Amino acid sequence: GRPTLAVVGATGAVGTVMLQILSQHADIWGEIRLIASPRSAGRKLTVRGEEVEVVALSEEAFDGVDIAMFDVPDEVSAQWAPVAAAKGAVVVDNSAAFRMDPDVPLVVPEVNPHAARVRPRGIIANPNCTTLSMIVAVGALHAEFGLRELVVSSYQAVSGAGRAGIDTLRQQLKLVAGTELGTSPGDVRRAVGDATGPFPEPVALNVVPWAGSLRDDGWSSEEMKVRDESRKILGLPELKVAATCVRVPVVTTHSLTVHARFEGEVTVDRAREILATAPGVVLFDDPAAGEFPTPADVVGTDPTWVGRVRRALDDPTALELFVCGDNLRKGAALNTAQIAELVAAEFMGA
Ligand code: 11C
Repeated sequence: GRPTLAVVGATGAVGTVMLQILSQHADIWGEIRLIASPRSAGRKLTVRGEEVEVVALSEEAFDGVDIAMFDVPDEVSAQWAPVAAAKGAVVVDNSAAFRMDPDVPLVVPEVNPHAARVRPRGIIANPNCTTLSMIVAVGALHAEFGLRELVVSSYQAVSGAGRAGIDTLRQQLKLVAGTELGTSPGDVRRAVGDATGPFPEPVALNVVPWAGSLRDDGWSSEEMKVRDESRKILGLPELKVAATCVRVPVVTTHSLTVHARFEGEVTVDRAREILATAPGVVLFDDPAAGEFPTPADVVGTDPTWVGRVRRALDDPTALELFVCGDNLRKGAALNTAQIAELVAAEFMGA
């Protein structure tokens, strides 16, 4: 029979996009069971054109489930993913709880699909949205040129911080709209007051060089994830990575500038050919015609969009790129769905 799928965290920002994706992709599933916190149990959500009642997270909720997707906070995944796995489900987890576990593969289907088959804990991890927003393009270039070093800066959308992030930006935009704020030090901060939500500073009319929590030596958890996860996905444990993660007043779609250094000399022509033909990547790069990706145009789309492809002026082994990816789609729900579809193909003997 067709596999039974559970979506844990169905009511969150990523869960909402997941239900859209499950309604748009080829319908390979038997039952789709929607699971959320007890607070959301009983709500009805639409998936595949049908209303489905949300059930509360419990051990019994995983009865008969073949594949369980988790889009919940780290501590919820840490507790419940092993419960689902013990009941026989293959878990695809989008939290940070298991990504660096050596017994848990970290999978991007365009880059390392084979890794999904080796999962001793019954858990497959989905990367962080910032890593995912660039790694398909970077992986395609690595496959040909051999990556040696990444220096990236992110421009991260507020929905990376979930519904609370979106609500916070919208509320702040109301407070500053039509004013002359942003012209003297601290005026935006005073207007926003305590309404900074999940961010340490106002994000409306601002950029905030911080995402996640403080790690050693001044690095943020988000910056460490970009480094650790890129190394694991690409199979390059020694890769040099320097990331600076920044929050910007964009609702959805993360952008990154990428400086990628390779084994030997590269050409822009060959890089453009690779990017133009790589699955999951769109090359959109004609600055003379005003063409480069921006979050406002990329949001709601599946691919990784790449523009501003240049060779470093002072290093013929390095490329400069500007990359955009929808952090809720490829950055989260889409990649999770793609992994689940890989696993489902095993169930169906493909
Ligand atoms: C953000 N990337 O934009 C983060 C959120 O490890 O999955 C996702 C955190 C994670 O805030």
